[in-house]
Amino acid sequence: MSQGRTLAGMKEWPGIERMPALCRTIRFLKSLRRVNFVNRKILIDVIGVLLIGLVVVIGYKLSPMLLPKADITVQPDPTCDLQRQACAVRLPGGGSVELAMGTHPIPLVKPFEVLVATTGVSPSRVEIDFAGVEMGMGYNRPVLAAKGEGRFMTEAVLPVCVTGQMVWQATLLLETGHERIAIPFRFTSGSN
Ligand SMILES: [Cu+2]
Repeated sequence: MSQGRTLAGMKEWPGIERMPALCRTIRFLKSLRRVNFVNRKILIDVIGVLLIGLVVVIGYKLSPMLLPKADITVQPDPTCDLQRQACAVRLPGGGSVELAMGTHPIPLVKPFEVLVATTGVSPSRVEIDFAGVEMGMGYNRPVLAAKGEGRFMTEAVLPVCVTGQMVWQATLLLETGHERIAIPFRFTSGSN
C-alpha cells in the first residue's frame, strides 16, 4: 500500500484514527484485494518467512524445556567398586563428583543411603538410576535432595534378584545448565 493511497483514504474518511482496530484490519485486508497478484505473492512470501522466523525463535527458546537435554556420558574408573568405597569422577567441563553408598555391602530389599558430593559444579538436579545390566528390574530412579555445600542425598532400595548374583548399573544423572551428565557406575550384588 502506498503512502499516497493511505493519505487519500484518510482525507476521504477523516475519522480513520478513531476507527476501532478491527475495522482498520478489515479495511487493510480489503485493500489487499486491490494489490496486484505479484505484489500479493511477495507479501505472502514475506509473511511466510516472518512466521518461519517466529517459529524458529520460539522453538529455540522452548527447546530446553521440551526436548531431553543433551547427554554427556562420563565413564567412571572401572576399578572403583561402590560395594567397598566411594568413587570420584572428574567432569570434562571442570569440577568433580563423588558417589558413595551409605551401607557396604549394598543391601537388597533394605533401604540404604546414596550420597553425592560435588565440587566445582552445582547441578540443579541429581538423580540415580538403578538398572539391571542383563535383566530388566523395573524403573528405579530416586531424586537426590540437596543438602547444601554441594551434597545430595537420598535413600534407595534394590529388589532381590531371582538369579542371586547380578550386575547393576547405577547411573548418576546431573543436570547443570543446559547439559545432562550421565555417569554409569557398575557393581555386582548378591555375591556374598
Ligand atoms: Cu536380577
